[in-house]
Amino acid sequence: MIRAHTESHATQIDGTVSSLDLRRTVNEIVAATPVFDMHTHLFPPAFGALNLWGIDELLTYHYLIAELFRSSDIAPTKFWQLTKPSQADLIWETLFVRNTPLSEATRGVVTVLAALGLNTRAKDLHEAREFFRTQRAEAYLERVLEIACVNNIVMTNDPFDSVEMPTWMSGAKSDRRFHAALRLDPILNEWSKAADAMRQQRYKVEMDGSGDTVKETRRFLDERIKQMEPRYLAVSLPDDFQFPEDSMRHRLMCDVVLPVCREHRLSLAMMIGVRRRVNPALRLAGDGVGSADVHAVERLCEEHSENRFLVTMLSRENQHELCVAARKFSNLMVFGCWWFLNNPSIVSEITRERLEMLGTSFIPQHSDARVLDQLIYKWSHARHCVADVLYEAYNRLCDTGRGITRSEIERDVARLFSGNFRQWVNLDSSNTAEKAYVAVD
Ligand code: RAT
Ligand code: ZN
Repeated sequence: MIRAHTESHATQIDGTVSSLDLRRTVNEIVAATPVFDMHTHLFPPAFGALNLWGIDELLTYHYLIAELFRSSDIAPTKFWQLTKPSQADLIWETLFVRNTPLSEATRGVVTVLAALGLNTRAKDLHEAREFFRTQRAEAYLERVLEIACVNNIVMTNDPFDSVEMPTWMSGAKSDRRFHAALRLDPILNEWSKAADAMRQQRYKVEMDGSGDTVKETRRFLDERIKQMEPRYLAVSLPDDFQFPEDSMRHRLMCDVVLPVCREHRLSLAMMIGVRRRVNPALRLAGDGVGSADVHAVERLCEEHSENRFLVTMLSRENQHELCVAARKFSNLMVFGCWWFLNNPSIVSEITRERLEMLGTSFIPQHSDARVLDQLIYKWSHARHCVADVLYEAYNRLCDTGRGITRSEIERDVARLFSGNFRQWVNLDSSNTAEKAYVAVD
């Protein structure tokens, strides 16, 4: 029974969306709700050379480099000797001209070109290069954010990076939409390298963790936190990650990282399941995946109930167990379909599973974009999957006997695309998670 028409929308007498209008309403809301992209490798223009955009960067994305070697005879050593434009030419010719761009990463480039009004079937990169040559970094950033409907971005900030750190040290005011995430990989995964770098900066740390190591590493992190004001601390972890374990990582985790997180009221984001350098010749494109032990996450959440954890896992096999763990531990927030999982078939499956097991209490996706323009495709593709899954879920709910209103759909999508993350990192002061959170130390 239809009562009112607002523009083209039909509402039932009880305020719920009619079944005929449900699909369109969900699509509209999912398309128009701004995203807080909680994990990327992007930087604002103030970071100079780290701000990547344009056709050559898009085509030399490591996801595409890995695909090139499956369809071309070029040896990795030869490929790395080429200039970036020549690498991009080769990838375009191989994956887009001589083959059909059906993979997710290739289709992503097509989505970007189409959104910018460029020829998706071009024989070479002439037109695209000409287009990007005329763009200015600041204006182009605005354009991409508008097309992608993204209003906040979390970077990945390496406190040991020699290109990045001078910008932080200079105190240059950055774009407020770009938030920092302090990355701990060197400290937790390559301690001897991190210790070396810290000693060069006059922190009194020892390779074996003795003496002032704990105090000094905390001081190092305190200072970087003061400088970057990160939204969270983050680390990627291997598939054999264990907790507890007899290792330097475990000691640093318990004596340095977790106390620092508590003291600064920051979550620890853990991205678990990467096998680095499975094929070193491929460099960044040479990492792999392994199924990890979700029990380690459960033990961390239980033993450190006063800490909060953002967790994503790289293996498809780990997803169901991770949802179960999140049902047991309210200090665990599941996020994203990471890297090799960021394909429509898997995003749909995982999002469906999470919605069924966790309601809307999870963060469905992050882009992991390394090149600004990728925001356009990563979010357009993710929105399609999320809209499909939500539509099915609302439809089932209607069939079961409860209709859904437009404002309820808006509330759900806002929670998934930004609200859950904002609450988790204390960006919304009225949040219940923050009230429930008691800092110790
Ligand atoms: O998805 C990626 O681009 C990977 O190379 C990694 O950067 C991963 O997302 C990470 O943050 O370690
Ligand atoms: Zn990443």
